[in-house]
Amino acid sequence: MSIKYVTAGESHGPELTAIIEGLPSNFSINKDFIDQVLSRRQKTLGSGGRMNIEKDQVYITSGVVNNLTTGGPIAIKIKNLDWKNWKNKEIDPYVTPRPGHADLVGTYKYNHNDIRLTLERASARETAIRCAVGAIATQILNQLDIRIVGYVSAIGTQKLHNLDISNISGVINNIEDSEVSCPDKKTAELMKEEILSARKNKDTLGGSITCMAINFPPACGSFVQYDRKLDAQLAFSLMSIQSVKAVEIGNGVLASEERGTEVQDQIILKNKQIGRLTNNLGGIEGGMSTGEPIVVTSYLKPISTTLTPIRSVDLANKVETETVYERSDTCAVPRAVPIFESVIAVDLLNALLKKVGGDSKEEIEPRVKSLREINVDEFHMQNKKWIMQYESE
Ligand code: EPS
Repeated sequence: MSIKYVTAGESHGPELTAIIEGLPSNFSINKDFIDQVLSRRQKTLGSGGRMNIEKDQVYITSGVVNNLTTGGPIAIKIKNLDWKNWKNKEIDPYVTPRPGHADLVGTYKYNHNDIRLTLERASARETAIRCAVGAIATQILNQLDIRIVGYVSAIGTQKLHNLDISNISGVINNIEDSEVSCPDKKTAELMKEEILSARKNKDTLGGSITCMAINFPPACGSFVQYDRKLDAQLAFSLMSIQSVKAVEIGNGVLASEERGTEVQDQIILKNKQIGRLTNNLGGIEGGMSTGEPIVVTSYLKPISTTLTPIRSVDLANKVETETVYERSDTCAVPRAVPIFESVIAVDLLNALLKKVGGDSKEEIEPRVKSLREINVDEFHMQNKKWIMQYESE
């Protein structure tokens, strides 16, 4: 069984919808928790005018009864409050694609007669409903003692290099207090200045978001087939988030520049428990979780809608021109953190359920507990010479 979900909805249409299936029963789902995640996605520095219109909240119409998952498909929706401003409105033609957005190729691919038909669905508004889906998966993970924490690790050229996670609740408080979702106050200040300067210069900014999954059990994912590798799955899902142009597991980029002896996370024994000296590989080896924190960084390009016009083509008059400004954010990175946490939550829950199986919380909970700690006594080594043979020979 795997978790599957599909989303629907246009950015300025009546509502966003999702159907999620494959979730186990008897986990408690709290609407307020989902709404808090949705509100985190709306706030923070760098948001544009649209976020003053929307007050995202989820409506659950199937699959959660009396606050508990039934095991059946979950149907959810979020209303677009901006819809009232678009309903029956005479809309100006949109004929000049913004470089970097889906505008040009989407309009060509679907033979739309106005670019708006492409941008409405390509818009990052869709991430609101993905957050709601992920907030359901997150609540299930939390009930299995797994915590996902995301933060902004770069805005433009301002980077947070090392984060000490020994006091994780302190880190979480600092992220929540930060206007740019960055736990380090000094770096956060520099990031803020970078956003304000981009806004002043009528430009946009990208950056990176790092997510960690703490207390995620080992042996989820697999090495036996390419499409069962956990890192491959995470990269696929994260890359599907609007604006993402690169995904890195652990210190993947730095690892490519260093020597093997510096990079590998050396294995140690503490009593009978197996541990690691470092976590450079971000908690995944051979496509499987190791039990160390899973660490993934996603890199976002700057938003395509720029106040300063850039070169494009008027597809109606078939001449070169410049882009026309539409209301937009300056930097979506700070408010995008819950999107990344949410997308990861679905993948991790999926990988975990594939490993342990089970349909209800009562079946799943003890299996997750017993999986959590790799103990040397769990290995059954025959420790003698053997022959590798195949029947066909
Ligand atoms: C977006 C453009 C802006 C963003 C939007 C993504 O919307 P609008 O055109 O209505 O001003 O605010 O993001 C959201 C609406 C959201 O909920 O995140 C785009 O073109 O991708």
